[in-house]
Amino acid sequence: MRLQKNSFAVISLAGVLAGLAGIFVVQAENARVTYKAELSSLNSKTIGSSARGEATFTISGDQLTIHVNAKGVSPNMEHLQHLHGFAKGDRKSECPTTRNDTNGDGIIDIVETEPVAGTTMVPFHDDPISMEMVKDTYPTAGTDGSYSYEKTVSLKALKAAFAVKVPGQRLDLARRVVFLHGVPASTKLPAAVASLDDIPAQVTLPIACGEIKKVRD
Ligand SMILES: [Cu+2]
Repeated sequence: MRLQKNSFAVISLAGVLAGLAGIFVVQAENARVTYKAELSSLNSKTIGSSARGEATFTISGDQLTIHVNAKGVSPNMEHLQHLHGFAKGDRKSECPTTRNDTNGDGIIDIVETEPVAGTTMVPFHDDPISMEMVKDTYPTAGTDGSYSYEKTVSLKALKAAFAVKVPGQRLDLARRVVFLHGVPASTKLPAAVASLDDIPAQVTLPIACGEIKKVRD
């Protein structure tokens, strides 16, 4: 009789534990995961202002919300902004420093960032999933030299588009960096400043960078 009682107690306890485990699983699925990058200025001497800000990536279920706040950028113009990273291997990207001005022209250009940061991966404009880098829907700074960008996409769709664009790589935000680009077309730059394809160097000039870190809520 006593044994039966104990067995019943054990079974009841198991039931309670199973119930609790179920609650924890549900909570984990609903939990938000946040990644953040503090953006620090690059090439501020050339630009005459220190661009800075913050990029956050909030994942909730299949929703990824990308949020970029920028200050101190050249006003009244569009600014390219992207996720950069290494297309091969598992190397973690870093933001460049003056040491990366390898041709010594006083400017860290986009090509000089590649050895430490990798290449352009995801555009932050009106349609990141399109993976189109050349588009005129990047954010435009106001007269006060600031902007706020926010876009929510399907994480599944972004990962799928990413896998096509960068074969063999995962999105892996914690290994990537965020770059802001662009100075006015009228900005005089040394001839040695390099750019990508036929894009003027003023458009791709890095003005801020931040390494993405996972944030514990
Ligand atoms: Cu970029």
